Amino acid sequence: MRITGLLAIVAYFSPIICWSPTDSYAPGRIDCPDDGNFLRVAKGLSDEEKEWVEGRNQVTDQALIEFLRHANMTNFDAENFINGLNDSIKIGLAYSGGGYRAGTCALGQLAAIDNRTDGAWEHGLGGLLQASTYMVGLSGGNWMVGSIALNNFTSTQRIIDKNDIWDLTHSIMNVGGWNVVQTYKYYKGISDDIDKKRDAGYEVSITDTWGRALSYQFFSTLNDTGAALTWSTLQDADVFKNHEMPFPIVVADGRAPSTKIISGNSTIYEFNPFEMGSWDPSLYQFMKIKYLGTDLEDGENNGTCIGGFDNAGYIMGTSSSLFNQFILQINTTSISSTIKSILTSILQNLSEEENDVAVYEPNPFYDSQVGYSENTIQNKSLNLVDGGEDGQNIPLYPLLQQDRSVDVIFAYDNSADTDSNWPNGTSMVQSFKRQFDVQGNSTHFPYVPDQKTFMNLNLTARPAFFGCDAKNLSSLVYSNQSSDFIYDIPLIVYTANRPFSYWSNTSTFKMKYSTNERNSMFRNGFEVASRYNLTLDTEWNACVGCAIIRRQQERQGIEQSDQCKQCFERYCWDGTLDTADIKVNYTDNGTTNSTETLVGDKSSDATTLLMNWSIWCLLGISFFVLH
Ligand SMILES: *[C@@H]1O[C@H](CO)[C@@H](O)[C@H](O)[C@H]1NC(C)=O
Ligand SMILES: *[C@@H]1O[C@H](CO)[C@@H](O)[C@H](O)[C@H]1NC(C)=O
Ligand SMILES: *[C@@H]1O[C@H](CO)[C@@H](O)[C@H](O)[C@H]1NC(C)=O
Ligand SMILES: *[C@@H]1O[C@H](CO)[C@@H](O)[C@H](O)[C@H]1NC(C)=O
Ligand SMILES: *[C@@H]1O[C@H](CO)[C@@H](O)[C@H](O)[C@H]1NC(C)=O
Ligand SMILES: *[C@@H]1O[C@H](CO)[C@@H](O)[C@H](O)[C@H]1NC(C)=O
Ligand SMILES: *[C@@H]1O[C@H](CO)[C@@H](O)[C@H](O)[C@H]1NC(C)=O
Ligand SMILES: *[C@@H]1O[C@H](CO)[C@@H](O)[C@H](O)[C@H]1NC(C)=O
Ligand SMILES: *[C@@H]1O[C@H](CO)[C@@H](O)[C@H](O)[C@H]1NC(C)=O
Ligand SMILES: *[C@@H]1O[C@H](CO)[C@@H](O)[C@H](O)[C@H]1NC(C)=O
Ligand SMILES: *[C@@H]1O[C@H](CO)[C@@H](O)[C@H](O)[C@H]1NC(C)=O
Ligand SMILES: CC(=O)N[C@H]1CO[C@H](CO)[C@@H](O)[C@@H]1O
Repeated sequence: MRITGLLAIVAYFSPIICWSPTDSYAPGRIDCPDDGNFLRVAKGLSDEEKEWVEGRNQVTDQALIEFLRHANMTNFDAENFINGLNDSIKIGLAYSGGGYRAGTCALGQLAAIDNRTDGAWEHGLGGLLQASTYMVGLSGGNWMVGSIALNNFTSTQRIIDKNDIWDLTHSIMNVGGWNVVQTYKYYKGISDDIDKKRDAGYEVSITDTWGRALSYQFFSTLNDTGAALTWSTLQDADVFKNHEMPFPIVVADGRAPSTKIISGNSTIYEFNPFEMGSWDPSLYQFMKIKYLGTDLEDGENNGTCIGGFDNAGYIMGTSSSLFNQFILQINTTSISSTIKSILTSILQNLSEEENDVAVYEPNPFYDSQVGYSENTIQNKSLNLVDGGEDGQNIPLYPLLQQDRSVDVIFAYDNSADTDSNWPNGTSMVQSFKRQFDVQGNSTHFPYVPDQKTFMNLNLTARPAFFGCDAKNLSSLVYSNQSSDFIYDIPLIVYTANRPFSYWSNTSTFKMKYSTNERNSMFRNGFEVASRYNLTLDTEWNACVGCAIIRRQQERQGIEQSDQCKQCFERYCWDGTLDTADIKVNYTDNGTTNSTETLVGDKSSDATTLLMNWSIWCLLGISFFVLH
């Protein structure tokens, strides 16, 4: 008790507070919550989130007025419109998975909407980030969201200028390059951290190794490279408390015991600054994230509370535990069959031991009721895997929850769907389908076409709007829902990765980027999100503005301006299909013949990358063998 008090005083005066109670990677005892509650049914938002969003609304309303004013929309008075609304407009941002490709593309796309980026106000969507309420990431996209959020809401510009985090010049397996001593120290440090967790009595999984390693890249400037940095730290960070940043969320999937493939029946988990849990009927509960690691039975504990289990690197590693994916993809690669069989056996052993997942043990939901049903959860351990394994590689689900009342979602797709690592709309198709599954739990998602149409109609070549007319969505609404429900289905602004100034279709398993390569990915991401710095459409800001205000206009029966109508003609999917064989030339960015400006290598060296992974796996295993 006395120690906790002392820590609290120390914490009060340090900039980033609430380190793990043991000041190390190991979880340890903390005070229990005042109200004694750990779990809640997933009905509505948590009180904490509700209160936080109210505060954020004050900030985003002002920022949105500035953004819309600057967007040069005709026949539109931003100040009058925003100040006259009953509910604030809520903007959600979603960043897909795809390894370091997705992470670096996402940082570039973020730069284009962040007013702190040089040039974003002049030739980008600067200020849109400042006007956004939610920011969701998954796998590679979650590295961006987590590293930006937990580094005091840093920016891409700062990463470029200071170059102190996201140093990818050496792969995560070999951080010292030729410096063997440094590499040894690195592994020793990770190994020691994991020992501490194990010695404290916790099951460790390969995701612990992975998460600690990621922290050396993303939390390199923080004390002890984030060994004791918890996700719930955000609750106490000034930038979050002052509502200066959007509400960050990361997504992972639940894996049913002893299965490999994640089906549409998987449970989607989210981690937000206050809670972790799921909106799906298979769980329909949330846990106060700060107390992860506490032994609970039907939501009750024995008086001992644990903190520090919600290590930030561990959570970011959970959302990006690609090991399963790798097993499934191995036969599609062109590596030699000997290496293939070695890798397959290694990876199969891993999954048999269930070490390819992030283990959350004790399971916070143990013996608790699922939603309002009679069923209880009987697994002592909760197994989570990469958030993209159910095919929904853009984490849209948290933003579709009606209680969050999101008006418009900016969905950034950096997936590698095609053979040459470009997106083809698969994630959108999967998200569309899920609403009809039991697990979709009455969420709604606008109509999208098949993948061939996505490509043939250039919906992956330039931004595309889906759900432009809420009235066309009435057939998605159930008979027991009010017909006004259509206005609660968000409009989606979909932006897919595409080459402008750089071949940004690097392999998901490319582990090394020189500073030049990395910054080129950033730059290309900026250009993707900004219509090539507004050169392809000088009205792009206005069109984005039209999408943002659309649902509120529809609710009030306000007719669109001529400018907005034209924008919608340009960017909305009009419902037509083109399912002919793909005619798309991926080198074409959908408008101009700018390919000759492209630099870089568009082929990905699969063999080298796979070898990297094999080394990684072997090292991961050796940690377990050595102990
Ligand atoms: C965090 O960022 C804010 C600017 O948003 C800055 O004023 C503050 O000093 C930073 N805090 C730390 C601990 O770096
Ligand atoms: C963005 O920056 C510009 C120029 O520095 C400024 O005028 C504008 O108010 C800023 N907007 C927001 C939303 O911060
Ligand atoms: C809006 O118009 C002004 C004046 O023509 C111009 O300076 C500004 O860059 C435009 N804003 C955008 C976002 O294009
Ligand atoms: C687009 O803007 C970004 C950010 O200001 C800049 O880095 C990039 O070079 C610009 N691209 C072009 C083609 O001008
Ligand atoms: C940094 O971590 C070490 C041990 O991990 C701890 O002793 C020290 O107090 C920490 N410093 C701060 C400022 O939190
Ligand atoms: C999901 O579960 C239901 C009921 O258990 C089953 O009928 C359906 O086929 C499953 N869907 C998938 C994609 O596995
Ligand atoms: C409560 O449970 C924890 C973990 O199982 C155990 O370490 C602790 O001793 C128990 N405390 C009491 C008071 O029973
Ligand atoms: C890959 O192919 C080998 C040999 O054909 C087979 O034994 C193995 O199970 C396959 N692996 C996967 C993940 O399909
Ligand atoms: C789109 O990508 C998915 C996932 O990689 C693939 O299975 C599918 O065949 C692709 N479809 C088209 C039409 O390219
Ligand atoms: C795609 O376009 C590029 C540049 O215009 C051209 O060099 C290439 O041959 C085209 N590829 C195909 C398959 O048409
Ligand atoms: C897609 O873009 C290409 C290249 O700019 C163009 O030739 C083609 O007509 C476009 N297709 C559609 C359906 O707009
Ligand atoms: C909106 C909706 O249908 N929500 C349901 C989600 O699942 C839980 C648990 O099954 C139900 O209680 C909710 O009504």
